[in-house]
Order: sequence, then structure tokens, then C-alpha cells
Amino acid sequence: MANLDHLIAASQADFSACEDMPALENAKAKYLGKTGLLTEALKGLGKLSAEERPAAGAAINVVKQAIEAALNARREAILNAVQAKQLAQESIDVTLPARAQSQGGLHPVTLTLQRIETLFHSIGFEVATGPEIETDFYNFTALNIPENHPARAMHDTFYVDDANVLRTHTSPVQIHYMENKEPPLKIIAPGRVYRVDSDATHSPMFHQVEGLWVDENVSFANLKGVVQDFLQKFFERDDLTVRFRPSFFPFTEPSAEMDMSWNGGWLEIGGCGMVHPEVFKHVNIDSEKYRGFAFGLGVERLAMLRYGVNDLRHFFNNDLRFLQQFNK
Ligand code: 2U9
Repeated sequence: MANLDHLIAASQADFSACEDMPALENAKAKYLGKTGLLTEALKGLGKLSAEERPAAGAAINVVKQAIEAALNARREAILNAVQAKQLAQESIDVTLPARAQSQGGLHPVTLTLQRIETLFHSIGFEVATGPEIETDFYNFTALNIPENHPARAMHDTFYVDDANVLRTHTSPVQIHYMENKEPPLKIIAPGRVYRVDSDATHSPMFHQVEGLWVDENVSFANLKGVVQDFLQKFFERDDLTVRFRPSFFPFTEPSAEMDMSWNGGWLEIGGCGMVHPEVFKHVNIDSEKYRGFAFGLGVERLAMLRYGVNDLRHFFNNDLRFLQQFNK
């Protein structure tokens, strides 16, 4: 058993030579592993007589415990050294200047919506909102859009299920509003709308603002005044004019597309018309007594023109280099 005591000193020397944990694990295997020196000694017990075996076993155990103690001591020393080294390397210089905190800002489309709402509010329009998921009735039927109208086709409309769609315009907001309130009504409906369309000038989600004024003597002339007044204020140009080209929408009659003067030419800016009697019928408004005008404008289009943005997709990429320019 004397040669086993020697193992204690040998293991201590081996462990001390180890500089990291992998090396220590190797050294551990040499003594305590399956084919290690101590394990071999234990196998030797079988050759001893029954009388000799208990004492020999106890002696081996003492040696084993001593080796394990040496191993643990070395393991702790290595971990301490590793941590000390790490702490020295990762020390923080608390005297360095702090990183600047940059402030967030509002999205250009949000800024544009706020500007639109403020301007219309100043001439007596309330802001109305509604859900972005609508039934077929509110998005189409109530707006006199017939069953076989191309706007209902799958290639234009995102269907949520058989009965519900992502609204393709904010017009359903005005339907809900007219169902619940008596004329006179004077509202704008700004918000997100969805269409199956995606390229440099179309996004599957975009923003509209629609206006609706219903009263006993509302006329197309009032429509022209309101839209021109709004656009002049929005673009801060007193000389801006609006022209109307005859058009067709199922929900207005007559209908027109609106152009505004811009850099010596004309730019299409939205659509409009007098609310169709069929639409009034769906919301129980007497079209003999009341009439109304409605218009629709694309918010991103207004924002692009006001800020000089040349690609619609800038609004949706969320590139901070673009967005930060509006944070002033
Ligand atoms: C009700 C009745 C009528 C809203 C209208 C347009 C014409 C129109 C487009 C402008 C650019 C949509 O964002 S866009 O692509 N809109 O051309 N919108 S009339 O007419 C209504 C709305 C509600 C109850």
C-alpha cells in the first residue's frame, strides 16, 4: 500500500501543473478515471485475502479522498485565476463620457395625419374612427358597391373570412356614423386601409382621409371650397387651385377626380362627389331632405408632396436615417 501514498504527491504535482480546466480534467482522469491509477489499485483488492481486504480498502479510500481534496483545491484556484483575469480585462472606465440618449419622434405619416386633423377641425369637422376589420355590408353593400363590382374581387380585397374584410377605404366609418347620428354631420375619417397591391407607388396598407358633410343645402360648390381651402393651408400656398374631372364612384353621384395645381401643371390628388341616394337609403337618411358631399385623399401622397419624398416605400421601411429627418 506504500506505493499508493506516493500517488497523493504525484497527483498534487500533476494538478499544480494544470493551468486551465480542460488540463485539470485530463489530470483527474489519470487518477480517478475508469482506467485511472487509483481505479486500477481498487481492482487489485480482489487479489487480496478476505482478512487483508478491509484495511487495504480503507487505505485506498484515504488516498482517494486526499486526491479529491487536491483536485478540488486546484479547481478552485484555477477558477479564481480565470475570474481575476476576466475582471482585469473587462474593467469599466467609469470616467468615460456617457453615450448620448437620442429621442424618438413621430412618423411622417402620423405628423401628416395630425396636420390634416388640425386643419379640418379648424373649419368645423369632427374626427371619426372605426374598426379596420369590417363586414362586407359596411365596406361594400352600404356604399352601393354591387356584388359583382371588381373592387370586391380577391385581387383587391384582403378577406379575413367569408364575411369579413380588411377595410379597403375608410368609408365604413361614415356609414357607422350616419347610422348613429342625425344630420347635420361634418366629419373626416382618417386611418389605415388595405388593398392587395404592392409596388413603388402602392402599399398593401396605406392611409386615407375621407371627408363627409351632410346637411340640408350642402352643394358641390361647398365641396370645392373645403378641398381647396384645405390644400392651400396644408401646402401653405395661397395660389394653389383645384380642378375637377368627371369620374365615377358607386357611392357618389355626380363624381369627380380632383387635381391640384403644382409646379405649373396638375397633380391628381383624390376623388369626390355628392353622396349617392342609395347610400343614404342604407343608413335611413332622407335624400329628399338632405344631401352631402364626400371626398377621399391619400395621406402618404400628401406626405410625399409636402416633404419631397420620392418613393412611397420609404414610409414603411423604418430606416432611421429616413425617419430621423422628421424628428426636429
Ligand atoms: C360615404 C359616401 C361617399 C369618399 C370618396 C373618393 C371619392 C376617392 C380615393 C382618393 C385617393 C381613395 O386613397 S385613395 O386611393 N378616394 O376617390 N372617396 S369619393 O366617398 C364617400 C365616402 C363615404 C358614406
